[in-house]
Amino acid sequence: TDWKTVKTYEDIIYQKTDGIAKITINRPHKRNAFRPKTVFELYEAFWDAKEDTTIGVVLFTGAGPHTDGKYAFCSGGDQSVRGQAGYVDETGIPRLNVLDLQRLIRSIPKVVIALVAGYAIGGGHVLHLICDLTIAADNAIFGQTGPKVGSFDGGFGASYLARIVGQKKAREIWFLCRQYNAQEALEMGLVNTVVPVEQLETEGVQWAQEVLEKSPIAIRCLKSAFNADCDGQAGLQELSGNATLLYYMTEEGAEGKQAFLEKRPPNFRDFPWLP
Ligand code: 2NE
Repeated sequence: TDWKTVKTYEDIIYQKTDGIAKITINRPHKRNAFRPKTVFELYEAFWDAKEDTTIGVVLFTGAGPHTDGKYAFCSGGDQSVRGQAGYVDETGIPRLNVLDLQRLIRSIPKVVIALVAGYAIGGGHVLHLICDLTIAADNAIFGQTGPKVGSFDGGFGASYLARIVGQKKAREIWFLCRQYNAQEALEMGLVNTVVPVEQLETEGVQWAQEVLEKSPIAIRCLKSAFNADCDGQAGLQELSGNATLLYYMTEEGAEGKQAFLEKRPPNFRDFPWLP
């Protein structure tokens, strides 16, 4: 694939090719753990992909293998910069800004596919979880560590996990902090497919191309409908935003605006009250 770098970052790599954006966490010496800066960069790249009308699919992955031969998607929050109230950067302000990133990934009206080779652990596991689809390499390892390292994600990390794998399994994952291999992840519905690690990106691009053949508005409405089932009023806001978008695209919607601009009463008489 002919990837073109969009912008140079310190902690991530951001590339695009036809219709596809690829965002790679690039801290393999830390098993791609994120610090606040990593998350800010990821947020900016995902935002760019959201805004780019030529992009329909985002591949989200981790750089690797590291010099020791090991792979990682992401090992969660960088524990070496964890301060008293969150993860701390040069500003000294403690943050959990990965929660903002989680919401962006879920709400961007494009398909986000996690490509997981090696570890998807802790907050890194939650990041793959919230992606629309996950393709795992055969060497992928999944798990939560919170209760072991003094942390937890009771948001999407718990409730959305339970929607995916069921309550019993989700509680097992969090309460025992075990690691699960790719096959086990496939069996519990945590990933969509498993491929040899050397095939991971090719498979991701193939899935992306299949999505790109589909109707953007259909995919967009489906994603927000899936979200609305879990996300309460925020989910309804997203779903309803799509209804508004479609309404603006009708003559009926345009008549209201036009009448206002022309300082005349709107004429909706010609539009049917459909059954
Ligand atoms: C990922 C795992 C299981 C890999 O084990 P292994 O044995 O393959 O590698 P190793 O030697 O542990 O790690 C390699 C290097 O990466 C660093 C290590 O410290 C080590 O550095 P050096 O000794 O070579 O200098 N590293 C790995 N993960 C890191 C991390 N998260 N932060 C800082 N440095 C890290 C194993 O490394 C592991 O268990 N990692 C920790 C996983 C973890 O507990 N993550 C945090 C969970 S909490 C969280 O993410 C979170 C949340 O709960 C709520 C909100 C936001 C975030």
